This record gives sequence, structure tokens and C-alpha cells, in this order.
Amino acid sequence: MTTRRTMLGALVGAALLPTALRPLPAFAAGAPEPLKDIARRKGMRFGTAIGSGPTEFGNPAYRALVERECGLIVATNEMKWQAIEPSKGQLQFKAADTLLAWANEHGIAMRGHNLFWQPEKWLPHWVVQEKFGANVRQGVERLMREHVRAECEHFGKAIASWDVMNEAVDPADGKLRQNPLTRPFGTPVEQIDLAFRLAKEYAPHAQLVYNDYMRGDEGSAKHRAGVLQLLADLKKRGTPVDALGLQSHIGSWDESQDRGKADLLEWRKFLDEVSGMGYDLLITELDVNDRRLPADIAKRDAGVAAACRDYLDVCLSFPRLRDVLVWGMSDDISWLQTWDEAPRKDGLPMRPCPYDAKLQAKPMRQAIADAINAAPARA
Ligand code: 9MR
Repeated sequence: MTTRRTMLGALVGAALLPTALRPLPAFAAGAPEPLKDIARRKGMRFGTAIGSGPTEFGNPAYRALVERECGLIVATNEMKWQAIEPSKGQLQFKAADTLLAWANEHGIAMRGHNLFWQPEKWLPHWVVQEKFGANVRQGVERLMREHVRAECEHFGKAIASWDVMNEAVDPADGKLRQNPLTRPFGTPVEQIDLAFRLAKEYAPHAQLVYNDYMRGDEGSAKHRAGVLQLLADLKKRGTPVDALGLQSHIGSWDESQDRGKADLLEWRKFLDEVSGMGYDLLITELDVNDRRLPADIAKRDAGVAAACRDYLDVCLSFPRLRDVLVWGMSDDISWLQTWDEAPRKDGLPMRPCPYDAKLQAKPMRQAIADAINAAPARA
């Protein structure tokens, strides 16, 4: 919780920061150029994930912030299979439709996240329990077709980019994850291939994306290798994949040594290989886990901003990358506040997003603006 003392500390600390890192008020007179406009000048888009609940879409101030800063949104949860079809055959599009109608009204584009999410725990429970009849593979194929058709036909051309397949590679060993939808196939890559072909059939206009959370650090080496292998296999098969979604949950996740520049170099090598295969890139879920940064807010925010800037500088040097989305605009609503796998040891709330809980711009917001401003313009 933010106390008066930490707020004061933040203000005093902020005054000591170099101008480039000082937090900026969100709506004051002479407010900074919106991120969406900076991005547009570069042939890019800036956006965020937004949830339909009371703290985000239901909060007029948060909504106004998104309207001001973003040219692109993605529903945090509302287009996931579990949300759209919580029980078999009971389609519920209301929450996603509300977000989409609002986005349309404000000239904001919307991405689709996601058609398939491979860890079994994220499949709807009824899918996991499904029996699929005598010919299991045929049953799975039928269900996958029905699902893709239902989502893609419902949203039609309003969704011009889909995360067709999310997190198919197991970071522990770089192998493809198995779940009740992959097991009837000879290898999971056949199921992944089918997912993209179905998406192409029902959303032929859309950019089709493979989305995952590989990173540049040593602990992610197997994950990166597995994703490269998958992308190469899909290329060989002629699978209609357009782009790799870089989730970009950066910052520290564990106790391993932070190799700084070496990690960025690995990351650049990885992106070189992906774009060399002919895939476009997009940043789909950017935020910074600050668990290794000091409690002091000014120092922490400066560290988050610096990590974000370094990361974006590498990513944005690839002209194939045009879209940057953060996974939430303000710290208080971030998933990282409750992610128990990599919490802060001091138990303080995380500060992973471009705005704070009072919707005041943080140095990370400036880092994003500076990185996009410094990026080469896209053709
Ligand atoms: O932020 C999302 C959280 O609200 C949900 O409870 C969770 C499960 O649906 O998913 C979170 O978003 C994840 C995204 O869909 C895929 N990449 C990792 C994100 C953070 O866990």
C-alpha cells in the first residue's frame, strides 16, 4: 500500500532525478505528447491490455488514460476460451463486445488474445474433461474448428490480429507442451499447425501470431531454442504464421545473476533469427518485474525505466516490429501484484507499469516515449 511517507519520498526522489526520468502528470496543461501519437509518427502503434472489471474499464479515469495514450488494446482475459465458453456451447461475448464497441467508438484498434493457450490449466475445464467419442483426433479437430469459427466469425474484421497460439513451448526443456488437444496428434506441432490453418480459414484478413514469454536471460535459453525450433518447423510445413508475439514480461524472475548487456545480446540474436526466418515481431505484454530493485521508489522507478529502455532499444531496432503493448497501464492493476512465483522479498507492491496507482506517469512512461522517438521510422 502506498503511504503518505512513500508518496513524499517519491516526490522528493523524483525531483532529484534527471529531467528525462521525472514522472509526468497524465493530464496537466502542456501534457506530454500521447504515446499513440509518438508511435503513429514512426509507423507504429502503442497500446495496452485492458480488463473489463471495475478497476480498469469500469474506472472512468483509467479508461480516459487508455483513450489518451493508446491506439491499440487487447482484452486481458475476455477473449480467452475460458471466458468466451465457460461451459460447453454457452457462448458469452458480452464483456469482449463491450470493450470492442468502446474501442471502435474511440478509434482504437483491438487485438485478439487468444484462441489456444497450451498449458492445460488454462483450457476450459469442460475441454479437459471432454471424451471426444470413438475417433478422438476427429473429435478434437471438430472442437478446435467450432471454437475458432465461433470466435473469428463473431468478431470478424474488427479483430485484425490474433494470438492464435499462446505458450506452446515448455520453458523447462524447450519441448512442446502436451494437453488433451495435442495428445491425439502424432506430435503437438500438428495441432499447432491446425490451429493456424483454422484461424486462416475463419479470419483470412488477420495477422496470425504465435505468442510466448521467452526472454534473453540464461534461464530462458531452452525456451528460446524451443520457440526457434517451433517457428522453423512451422515454416517448413507452410503453416500460416505471420508474427512472433514477444510477451516481454521483463525484469527479474529468479535469483540467477543479471547479465545485463549479455542478456540483451542474446535477445538480439534471438530476434535476428526470428526475423531472418521471415516472421514479423510485436511486443504483446510488456511490464517490468522490479523484485531485484531497491524499495526506494525513485531508485526503483529509475531502474524499471532503464530496463524498459534498454529492452525496447533492442526490439525497436527491428523494423518488422510495429506494435508495442503493455500488460496494463498502471501498477495497481498489474498481474504481477499477485504472481506468487516471483514476488518481491520485502513484500512491497510492484511498480511494473508506466503509470502509478494514482494514474501519474512514471519514468517508465518516459522511457517508452524516448525509445519510440529514437526508433527508426517504419516504411
Ligand atoms: O493478466 C492475466 C490475469 O488477469 C489472468 O488471471 C491470467 C489467467 O487468465 O492471465 C493473465 O495474463 C497472461 C496472458 O494471458 C498470457 N501471458 C501471461 C499473462 C500474465 O500471466
